[in-house]
Amino acid sequence: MDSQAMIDYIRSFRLDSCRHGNQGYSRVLLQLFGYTGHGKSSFINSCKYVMDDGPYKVYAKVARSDDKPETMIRNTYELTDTVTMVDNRGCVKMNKDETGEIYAQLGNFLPLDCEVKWHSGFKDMNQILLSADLMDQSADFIVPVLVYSAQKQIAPAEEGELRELVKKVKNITGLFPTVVITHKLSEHLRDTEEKFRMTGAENMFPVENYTEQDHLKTRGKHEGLLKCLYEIIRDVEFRMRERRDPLKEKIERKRILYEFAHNREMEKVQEIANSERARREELERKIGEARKHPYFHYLCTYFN
Ligand SMILES: Nc1nc2c(ncn2[C@@H]2O[C@H](COP(=O)(O)OP(=O)(O)OP(=O)(O)O)[C@@H](O)[C@H]2O)c(=O)[nH]1
Ligand SMILES: [Mg+2]
Repeated sequence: MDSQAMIDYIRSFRLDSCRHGNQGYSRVLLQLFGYTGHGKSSFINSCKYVMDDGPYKVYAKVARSDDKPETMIRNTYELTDTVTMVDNRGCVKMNKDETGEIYAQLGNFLPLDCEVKWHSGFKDMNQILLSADLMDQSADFIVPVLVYSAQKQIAPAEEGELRELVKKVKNITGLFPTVVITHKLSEHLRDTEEKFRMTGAENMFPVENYTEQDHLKTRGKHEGLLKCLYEIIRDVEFRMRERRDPLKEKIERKRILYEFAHNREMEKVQEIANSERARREELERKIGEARKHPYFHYLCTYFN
């Protein structure tokens, strides 16, 4: 399929035209997430560039270097009348506190166009989910899009973390994340693709983003980006062939997040109990050592 045909398909896609109509959804939300500095904001600018067919513009602010987080606010960018892209806050490391917030962003329980702060406890998650009831966001068809740079090699320790992330995202959104692999010219592309394949992710798209410094149009870059958007929308159309209920889906997402926050809290309580037990055992060991000392009984009598 040529570029223009893909653009036309993406532009003209309407939820109303799906097999069972819109089923209560009013828009498609491409939820971009992942580690900081992997190219989420650049991907948004690149998608707007290939779709608008005008001059290159910076819509989403891009980091000057990739080691300092740039995007702190969950900003939205309209791609077409039906499709909106969300630039979620990236995390530096998938630790337990940050993943909670990532899941809350993906579940669409954090307000759009507002700053995202990392929280840590069950109470915080409770507050997030209760506040979310004030916003009506059940009408968004959520598509999770994990952005990962091929330039950053996936360390062996990270593989399990990514597998867990992909599994959780699937539970929360009902979809395997589409993986956009940026910096596709990197020598680590094959290895990155292979590692993501092991996580169960089916849809993977290597792309080379346009940047402010380098946005000379090339067919390779253009077609790579369009193919990715085209396949994402085709997948939405495919999913919309099933009978769905946005409200039920929202309740299920909420249940999973409560469960996640509860388990995380239990793990913390367990960690505290374990370290307390280890401290007590160490103390008892020291007392046992002291008892063996010849002066121990003499000292006991003296202090009594
Ligand atoms: N060559 C090349 N550079 C890229 C590509 N994608 C992103 N970059 C560069 O990588 C840096 C980080 O990109 P961003 O788009 O700001 O990354 P981000 O994921 O939005 O980062 P945070 O907002 O901090 O989470 C910038 O300097 C981009 O110009 C790519 O595919 N190829
Ligand atoms: Mg960004």
